Amino acid sequence: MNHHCILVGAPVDSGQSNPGCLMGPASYRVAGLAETLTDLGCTVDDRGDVAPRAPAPVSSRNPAVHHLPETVEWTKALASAGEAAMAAGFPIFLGGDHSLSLGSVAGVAAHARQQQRPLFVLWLDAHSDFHTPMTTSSGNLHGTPMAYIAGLGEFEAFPPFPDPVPTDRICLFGIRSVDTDERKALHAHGITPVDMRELDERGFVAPLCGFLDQVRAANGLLHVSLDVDFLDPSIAPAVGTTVPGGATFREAHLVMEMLHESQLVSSLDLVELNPFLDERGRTAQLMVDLTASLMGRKVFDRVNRTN
Ligand code: EXY
Ligand code: MN
Ligand code: MN
Ligand code: MN
Repeated sequence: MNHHCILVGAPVDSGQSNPGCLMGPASYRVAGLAETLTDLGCTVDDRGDVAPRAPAPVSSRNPAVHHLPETVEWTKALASAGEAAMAAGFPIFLGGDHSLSLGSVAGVAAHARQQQRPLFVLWLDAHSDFHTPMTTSSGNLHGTPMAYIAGLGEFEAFPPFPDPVPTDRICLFGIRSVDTDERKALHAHGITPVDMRELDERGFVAPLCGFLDQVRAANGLLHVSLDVDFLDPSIAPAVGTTVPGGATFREAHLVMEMLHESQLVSSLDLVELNPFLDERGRTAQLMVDLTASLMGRKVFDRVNRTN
């Protein structure tokens, strides 16, 4: 794992309808993300917030879709910032709603193609985010990035995804809210999410290890997209799309600790934090602490454990 962290602020608020995600990057900075990473021995380059171009007047054939021009410009700007950050170190994209991943993962995929490394994506989320602009009924484009990344469906004014990620390199993890059209598309493309039911039965370790083994065997790059609503709302209230029955504090840290031990992760999105909905910064702090676990913070050095 590269310990030169590149912080890319992505104050994207156009992909959903609860204003506030644009304050996410500032909230992570206030919660001490850079200082936490530095304390862990990482070097940190905070590149500030990405600024998209003025939106061109494009509209969707689906009248429900809103803020298409803005989201298209964010996608282009973040793809460019993301590819540059991948060349320099370990990008951490500070969201911003989940539509930012249309761009962040596009940039990461362009870099992976250039490096001739297969890209894998771990999507930690309550939702499958597998709509297209044609199928979404909410019109919220934060519900679409996974289909875009897989190169499936029509994405209208968005640039073609650089190098679509084959569905067998995608792991949707923690899922517990899927719309009817998403379910149909997931079935049609042979994707079986690791949903909360499976995690209840099997625990978190075996399904995650299985996916990490695949990444390792292929010498792949691994992008992790962490949506706040992956977490149970009782520990992470600052998100507009809470769904009961999410990962607990320890389950979430275990995932991050295992990802650290794998040494396979090459980029990270922190998405959907809405600081306006937070309680004394506790969700922002938890997201920072989970990032610290991913970057190697631990209570004990397990190598020295004797029993
Ligand atoms: N499937 C619902 C929709 O399309 O509106 C909810 C999507 C929520 C997406 C959040 C970011 O994960
Ligand atoms: Mn999401
Ligand atoms: Mn590159
Ligand atoms: Mn979600």
